[in-house]
Amino acid sequence: MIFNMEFETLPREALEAIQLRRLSANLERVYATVPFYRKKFDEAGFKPGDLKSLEDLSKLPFTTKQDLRDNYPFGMFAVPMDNVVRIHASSGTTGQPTVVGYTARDVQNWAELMARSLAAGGASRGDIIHNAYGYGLFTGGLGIHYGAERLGASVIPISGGNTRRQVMIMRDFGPTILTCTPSYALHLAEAAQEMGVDFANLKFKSGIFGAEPWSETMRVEIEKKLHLSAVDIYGLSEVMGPGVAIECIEAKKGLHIMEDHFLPEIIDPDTGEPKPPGETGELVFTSLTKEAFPVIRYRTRDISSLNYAPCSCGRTFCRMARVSGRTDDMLIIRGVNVFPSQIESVLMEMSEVEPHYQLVVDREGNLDTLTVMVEVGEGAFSDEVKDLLSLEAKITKNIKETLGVSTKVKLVEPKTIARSEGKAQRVIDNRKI
Ligand code: DLL
Repeated sequence: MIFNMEFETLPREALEAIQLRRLSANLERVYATVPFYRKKFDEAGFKPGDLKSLEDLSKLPFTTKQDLRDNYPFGMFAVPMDNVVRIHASSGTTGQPTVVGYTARDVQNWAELMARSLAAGGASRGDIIHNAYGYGLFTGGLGIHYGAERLGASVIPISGGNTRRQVMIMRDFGPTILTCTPSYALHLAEAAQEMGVDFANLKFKSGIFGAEPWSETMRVEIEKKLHLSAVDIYGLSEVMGPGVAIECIEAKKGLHIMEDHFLPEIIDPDTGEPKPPGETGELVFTSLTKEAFPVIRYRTRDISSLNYAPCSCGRTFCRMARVSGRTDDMLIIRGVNVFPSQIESVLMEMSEVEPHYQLVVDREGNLDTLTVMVEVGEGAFSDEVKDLLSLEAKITKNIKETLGVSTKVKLVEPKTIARSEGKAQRVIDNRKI
């Protein structure tokens, strides 16, 4: 179902006119209110009034995560604290969180975009949404929550964790839509099985999964184990939270970006040069309507591409390809670039292993080595040692053939790899210790 027929099906020309108008107003606003942007624009010799077309955006400087850190905690806010009604923060891996703020209108807009997203993922009034994204500083829980209420669905604000209790509530309350990270979805499936609860007997129609990279083969695995239709949702705190882009359940071929609120670009991460539609590079977003925390050409470090072809669902917003990884997640193993999601794809295609894995990077001498730890199914460890060794060899060979990289593969017993309640930690990098 399309939640906002007027905006989600705008012809491109009308959409671009709205984008240009909103962008101009946004540039005026940030120039007047955020010293960081004023300085950056001045250095680039750019005045907000210079913007004549959407292409002129490329004359503006980028904003990076480091810029946000330098202005920690509230230095990038474009309104006085009197007008900020909500604060969220992303934990990040390096300690200092990135802090973002919302005005009352920002919260309203976010709820609208999340209502659109949930509708695109198969939800409508009358659905019961089991929301297992974490509530708190993380944007997942409250983002989905406000969208669900805006849609008119019932929301169970279960948050992450206490997995067995979640399964009990799923069985008793009969939720129809599941929202959580894809790794937690698999954890829930496993816990249900242990408790003798069969997902086939639950009422789920669809699941809206995101906040971490997951592969197409992982989707197949989740759909099979949870008996639901799985769609991908993307977002980041710096731009808003969940609901920046969503796959439509009709096509599941790329994520529609909410283009009336966010302007996407793809750039070459090394040179910063814009790349044409279809080419892969780093995603960059400019917010068009955000009041408290607008961003101009924010470098997400997420890798994707843009597709402007019409979609069978009727939405006219362009689609971004599933995020394959982050520029800073890329491992360089003996000169070969590897993303964890590529390894995941190879593993998930093999029926002998479970969808639980972790990658361990070490340095031996001057060489980086990658060990792939993956769980095998119950009972496999009672098999002959030679069978396990040949399975390890088979996985090593499949990875080598697909990615061109040599890895060590270590099969581990079921349930030895830590389960996540939010974002899974896929990589342990011992080089950084
Ligand atoms: O993860 C917002 C979110 C909540 C999205 C719930 C979807 C569902 P952050 O904690 O700021 O915000 O992390 C943002 O997570 O830059 C990506 O690297 C990654 N990410 C988010 N969604 C996806 C996805 C939330 N669908 C960072 N696929 C982003 C791959 C994703 N990576």
